[in-house]
Amino acid sequence: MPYDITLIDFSKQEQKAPDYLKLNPNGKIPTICDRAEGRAIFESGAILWHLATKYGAFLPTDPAAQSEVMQWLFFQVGHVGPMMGQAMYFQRILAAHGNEQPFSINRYVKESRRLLEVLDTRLEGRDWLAADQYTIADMATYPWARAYVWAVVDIDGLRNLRSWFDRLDARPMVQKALTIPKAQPQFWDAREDATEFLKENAARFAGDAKA
Ligand SMILES: N[C@@H](CCC(=O)N[C@@H](CS)C(=O)NCC(=O)O)C(=O)O
Repeated sequence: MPYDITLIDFSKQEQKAPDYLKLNPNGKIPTICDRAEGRAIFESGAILWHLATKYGAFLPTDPAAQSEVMQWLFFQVGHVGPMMGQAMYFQRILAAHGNEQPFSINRYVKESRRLLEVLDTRLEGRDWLAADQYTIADMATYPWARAYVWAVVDIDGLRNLRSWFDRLDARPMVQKALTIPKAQPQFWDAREDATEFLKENAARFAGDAKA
């Protein structure tokens, strides 16, 4: 479907601007505006569910299969995203501002690793997280889990997870999505020099880190 993108600049706190809060009361990205329906939708899981049901794709209609997809989708929005987000925040942002919190780093890195182990166990003998097919649960979980490099969480020994990354990496539309709004390979690729990226990213959250 055709769409256009509006970049929300965190360094200017655009995500907390009054006009944006009308679309997303929580002041975070992402948000979509479905112009045909004249409404905004926030929370990535709800956005994926909206698109999947609207266009009849990547979400089975059989109730048991759909429930399985929703369980793994909720597992992502309730666990993987928040924990890996905190692992990133404490290591890549707060520590980069000279405020290192070893207790928090340890807590979030350990919990992130545990969650990646849960995914690895789930993927034993399976290609996809739910319903034996590629669904919105895989789409939602991949960007966070795949950014283990940036979250400084290791995936040593998690071979099912690694194979699932490979399967997703091989999908042309996944590769395309990774360039939108721009390619940021430092999130995924340990060989990339992250020095500049680290500075830019930390600067984006400078106000937050000071507070
Ligand atoms: N549960 C939300 C999480 C959204 C979220 O945490 N977004 C972050 C970026 S990944 C954000 O907008 N941070 C800006 C801020 O906290 O001000 C979702 O899945 O949509």
